[in-house]
Amino acid sequence: MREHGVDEDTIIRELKGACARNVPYERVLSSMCTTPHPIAIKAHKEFIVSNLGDPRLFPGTASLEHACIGMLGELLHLPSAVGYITTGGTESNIQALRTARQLKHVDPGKANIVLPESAHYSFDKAAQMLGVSLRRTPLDDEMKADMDAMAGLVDKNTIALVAVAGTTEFGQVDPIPAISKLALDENIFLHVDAAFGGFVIPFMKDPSKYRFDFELPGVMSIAIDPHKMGMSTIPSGGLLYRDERHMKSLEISAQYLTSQVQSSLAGTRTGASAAATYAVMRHLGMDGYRRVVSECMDNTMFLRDSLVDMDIELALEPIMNIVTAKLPDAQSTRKKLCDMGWFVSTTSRPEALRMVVMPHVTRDVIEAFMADLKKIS
Ligand code: 0PR
Repeated sequence: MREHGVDEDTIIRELKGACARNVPYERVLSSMCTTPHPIAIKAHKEFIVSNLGDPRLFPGTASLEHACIGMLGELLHLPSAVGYITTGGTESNIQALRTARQLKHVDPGKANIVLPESAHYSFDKAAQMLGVSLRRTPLDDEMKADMDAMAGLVDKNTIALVAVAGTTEFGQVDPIPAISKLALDENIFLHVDAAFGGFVIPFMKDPSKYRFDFELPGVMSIAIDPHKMGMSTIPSGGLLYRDERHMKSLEISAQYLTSQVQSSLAGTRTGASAAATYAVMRHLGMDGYRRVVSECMDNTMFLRDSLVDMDIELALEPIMNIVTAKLPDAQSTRKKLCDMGWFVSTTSRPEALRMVVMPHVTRDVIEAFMADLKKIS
């Protein structure tokens, strides 16, 4: 740091310069985040100083967080669900596994978690932190967890099962009704990672095709991210529990706080996310999100059809707003697209070019993208 501070105009110029170097979302087909809804940005700014780590100092903000959990609980078929607004899917997944670890006492070093091969890498972080091992279940030919293999990996030291509703790479949904039954039969805690799919599936034309939430009796906790398809600001995640006692197992005594106990992972944590999430969920409502998802799905099918017209094979028919295209050398196509200012990602097994059709990926964006893709193929 400099000895003497710099004047405001200079700093604003520096900030604008840094901002201008960021990639505009209109060129990004690799991200699960998007430009937040304007009302979320407004609310975020309004609550920028509040700290939910000490909720009794910010009861107004705490009431917004409570209202968010109420709305998310309704969305996930359990209005009485409890939980809190996290920083995103990673924190929610870590906390859910920490809960499972608190609830079942297994000899140190022996605890394991059974989850699909496709589960997000945040579970690897959780496993390292908690000192538990991960048993990854192979996938079937549609990239869903193979049920028989999953059941075969469970033993007396299994503290949790994980299922994914909207996998990161392919947007696939695991057979969660069957996994819920396995969890009940074996009396194992089941966490569902719906960080992405949680704000997609309930708004699809036929949501009953992909049952994943608390209506399934074995599901004990769910991660659902407002900062992905919920159109809220970063960092906004949601962690919900069926049973208040489960969340209470995370409580740490914090006498010097006004609230006495804390169950969140972070101590000091922003209230801006709760305000932003409250604002956008209240403003859009169910029919607003249905419009968002319907537009994303129309654009997804437009991108899918444009690729098929070029004789490109898909790795999987789109389930949600993720398109995966099998190309002979997806990595080099990704690099060439990057040189043209387009950001896409690739999947590993099978190797494919991956495009996430977020709300900023409009029909115009797709047409411009396809024109450039044609030039390099
Ligand atoms: N669970 C699932 C199913 C996810 O897809 C992700 C993130 C997480 C959990 C973790 O969420 P947080 O990153 O909010 O903690 N999936 C994306 C990914 O890893 C996140 C992302 C978003 C990556 C925007 C890049 C990007 O530009 O690919």
